[in-house]
Amino acid sequence: MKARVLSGVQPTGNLHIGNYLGALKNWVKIQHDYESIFCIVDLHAITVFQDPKELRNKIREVAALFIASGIDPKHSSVVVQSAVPAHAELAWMLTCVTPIGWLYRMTQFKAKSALQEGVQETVGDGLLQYPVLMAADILLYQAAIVPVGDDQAQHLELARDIAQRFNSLYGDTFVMPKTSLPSVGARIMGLDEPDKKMSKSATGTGHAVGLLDPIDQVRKKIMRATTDSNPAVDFETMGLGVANLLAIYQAFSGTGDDEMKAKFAGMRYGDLKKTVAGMVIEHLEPLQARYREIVSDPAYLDGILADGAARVSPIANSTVDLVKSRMGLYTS
Ligand code: AQP
Repeated sequence: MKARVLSGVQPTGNLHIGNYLGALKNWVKIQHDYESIFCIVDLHAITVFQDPKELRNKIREVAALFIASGIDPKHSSVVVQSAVPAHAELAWMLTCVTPIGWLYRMTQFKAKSALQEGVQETVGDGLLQYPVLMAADILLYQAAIVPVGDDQAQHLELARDIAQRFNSLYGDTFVMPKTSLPSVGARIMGLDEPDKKMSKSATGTGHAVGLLDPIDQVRKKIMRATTDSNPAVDFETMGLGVANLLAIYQAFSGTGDDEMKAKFAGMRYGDLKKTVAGMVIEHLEPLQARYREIVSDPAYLDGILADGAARVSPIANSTVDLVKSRMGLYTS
């Protein structure tokens, strides 16, 4: 039996090339080597307020983007998290074995709760519990491999800690999941602020290249990317902005380190940006064409999501049954 892979994306904001290079591209590459499950994690999305109509649309958009990026729905299960109630059920059981101090230490909780202060009277508990739900997503399917971008590595570490704690309290129950980070592109930085991770929720217009951005906008954003005071690429002294543009090119093209140096050393920044834009557009154009095809047939997407939920539910339910019986909860 093949080992299981699980990962997910929140249906919030506009998916960008950071999400693609850090997660989706890696999923596509490894999907056939494993039994693969890819989730649209809508229960994670509601840890901060979402407009219900927009959330409904985003769930479909993200599912279509998975397929347009190359996820093969005949092989891989594409699942909306809330369509499988076992995610929330297991999350509660894991909440009960997770020390609260572990959750307060999470970098993402600290950053996101700081953003909410003053907007909400109190920060929602869901934001604190987010990593427990993520642990439940993974442990529910006994996933061995979790391909994510570098920003999720801390949450993965916590998922392992939770699994270990559960196993030591109640006996061996969960497979210990491993993080799989892409060798290049694990942390794509904002084009306007290359010291910050490219993020869906950032507001700057030149910050992120969206997977569905019009092609002329993609070019403009890359041409305006922040670089540094050097005139041309110098691998020894380059700043974060130039390193980020090179990482984007390398992650899209799969070019090796030596070839990157031979191609880009001494290249003027204008030419560097044109070359990077060309490479990004070469990948986004077919992806966008495929996306338009998919969304033009709503029944096709509905079928994929129904199939996905039906395929994974028995696995999820059997883990919940096992956990219930380990914990002494009622099972019929
Ligand atoms: N900048 C990034 N570089 C590489 N990988 C990234 N990922 C996110 N940003 C980058 C990876 O994309 C996957 C899905 O992310 P998510 O939807 O769970 O949410 P996120 O990490 O919160 O995405 P954003 O864009 O950063 O959103 P906000 O604005 O909420 O902070 C994950 O595997 C993630 O590692």
